[in-house]
Amino acid sequence: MSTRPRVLLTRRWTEEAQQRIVARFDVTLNENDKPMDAAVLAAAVRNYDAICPTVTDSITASILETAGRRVKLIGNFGVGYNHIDVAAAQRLGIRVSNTPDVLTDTTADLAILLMLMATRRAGEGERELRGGKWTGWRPTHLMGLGLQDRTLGLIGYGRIAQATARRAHQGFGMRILYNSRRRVAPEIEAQCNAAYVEAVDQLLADSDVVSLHCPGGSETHHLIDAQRLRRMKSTAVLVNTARGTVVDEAALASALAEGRIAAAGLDVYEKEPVVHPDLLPLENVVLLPHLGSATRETRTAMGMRVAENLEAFFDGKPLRDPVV
Ligand code: 8YV
Repeated sequence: MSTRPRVLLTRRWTEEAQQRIVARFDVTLNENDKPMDAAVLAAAVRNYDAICPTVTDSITASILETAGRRVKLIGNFGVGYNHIDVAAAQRLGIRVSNTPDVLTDTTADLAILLMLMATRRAGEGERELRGGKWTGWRPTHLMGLGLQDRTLGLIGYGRIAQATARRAHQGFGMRILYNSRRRVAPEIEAQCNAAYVEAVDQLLADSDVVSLHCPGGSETHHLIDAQRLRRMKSTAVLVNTARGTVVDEAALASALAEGRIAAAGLDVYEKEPVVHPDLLPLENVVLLPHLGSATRETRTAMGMRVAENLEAFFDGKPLRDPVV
């Protein structure tokens, strides 16, 4: 019998990242890459020393409370951990780690991609062309919104928001506003000449593009609801690379359909992989399938970062990225 700690990877990772885990631990891989259901995850709590989930695994209190528990560490593959009941883990003495830093630039790039696609009507144009409906160039064809000198309002001002702000400010000359639970240090504000706005409603009213970067979970559930959407300019664009639950999707679909805001760019959804059916027929929304961190190098770096946490934990050292 192997004395190496038993580790479960709930989804398929890049080959390089899997190899690093396999080199050190007694690992079960998920070769067919199907999401695991609650019963399988509960059994895993009994049978593994560490479970490495992703956003597609709901690690609830009742799963963590499974009788005969063996699991000691949840090594999350991803920076966001709203799919894990962290309070339950803490209560049960189960450690949780995540993978910050390594996906910051990649996710900020995607926020900018959505911002550009939504403001320049890229999805709409592509659908028109592929549908054989492009009748040729004309001065008033698919005119969008330019970013130069516009105002970007960021909700949440952590690593990814700051990286997005740098791109928007230094690359496109956008003015930066932000709202977050805590005001950041003056030197961080100075990087992009970012102005702190205490009230979300004020930030929404003053922004040409609003980009969401706060964590998911109950505190931010439907932070952008019908009322808040009404605070936005009718020419404004909403970008969400954070978590789908931050936006009331039905309310957003109505606002877009009625032209109360100009457009939206979404990478995350309330009930992934289901997308609200009212969004699907709309021309003024860009819909990407949760690609925020999806580059080969970043996905490998995320796996390596999980490995660092696992190695530290089973060597009796402090976790590299402790959540609890
Ligand atoms: C990940 C993300 O791909 O890290 C996160 O929080 O949203 C994505 O970039 C996914 O969540 C991994 O579990």
